[in-house]
Amino acid sequence: MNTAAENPQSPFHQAVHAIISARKVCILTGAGISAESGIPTFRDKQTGLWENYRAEDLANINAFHRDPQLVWSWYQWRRTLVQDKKPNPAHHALFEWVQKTPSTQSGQTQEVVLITQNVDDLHEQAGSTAAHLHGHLWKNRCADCHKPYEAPIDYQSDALLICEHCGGYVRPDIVWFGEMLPQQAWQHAELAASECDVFISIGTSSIVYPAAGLAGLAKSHGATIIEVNPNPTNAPVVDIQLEGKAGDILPALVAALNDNLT
Ligand code: BJW
Ligand code: ZN
Repeated sequence: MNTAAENPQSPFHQAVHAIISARKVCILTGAGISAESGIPTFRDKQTGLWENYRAEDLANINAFHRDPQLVWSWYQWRRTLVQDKKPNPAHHALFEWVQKTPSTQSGQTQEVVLITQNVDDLHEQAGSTAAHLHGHLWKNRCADCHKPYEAPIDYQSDALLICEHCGGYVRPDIVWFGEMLPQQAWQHAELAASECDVFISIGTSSIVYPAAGLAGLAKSHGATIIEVNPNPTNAPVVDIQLEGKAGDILPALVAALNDNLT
């Protein structure tokens, strides 16, 4: 981990310097930030009953039309995996940063916008407000008339649920491949990326669009791009690479920001 904050050449020091000078910061998180909470990343190999399936082959509307029972059972299984998971030091550090109304080195208020691709609610459990680009694991809606399905659900049961309005099957309120992102969340993300001085990409493989294009959008408007990942993506858009786990780097980063501004 590059936490050698005392070395002015280190990526960590460069990141701290960029952030304390930034009026607007845009943070995009992906599955890697929840990995240390025990939630498998999207592109990890699946386990148990599901080891012969690729997540990519289940998270799309064609798979649901072909075999709604299979896709629903997969989500119910994932819900049982995720339901007892708690935020880790990375989620807590982001909340600590945002909630104290940060300021820049020159004393201006710093605006920090948090955007996530994750369908879990660990940012919210940690106290943060995040724009969810890919929906919510805990919400459901009708696959046909799109109305929300709000009755409580037994995650242990694989039985398909039926929409009371139109008789269609109930599906998770998640953005699958080939589907549009929620308009409000996406507009918020595009605006934050295009206005920020620093864009921080945390725990994402940056292969799923349009979210993966936000760093490029920020860069095209002059932002500095920081990546936090134990397996750097080597994307040309990245200016400062913080190689390591989010749960190690973010608490150190937030502590260094506090030290530099107090
Ligand atoms: C750690 C760590 C630790 C580990 N600390 N880090 C070109 C332009 C635009 C669109 C496309 C395009 N080409 C293709 C498309 C279409 C498609 C797409 O992007 N496909 C790509 C695969 C190429 N995009 C779409 O379909 C999107 N919609 C769309 O484009 O609408 C317009 C349209 C409509 C109609 C036709 C065509 C276009 C929708 C995308 C929705 C994505 N949904 C998913 C599924 C959610 C369901 C679910 O969870 O069940 O969202 S896909 C999946 O990937 C999930 C994630 O949010 C998303 C991103 O994954 P993420 O978060 O990056 O996770 P991983 O696992 O990939 O990476 C984890 C990272 O963490 C790794 O780098 C690790 O190293 C790191 N890590 N431990 C920090 N401790
Ligand atoms: Zn319906």
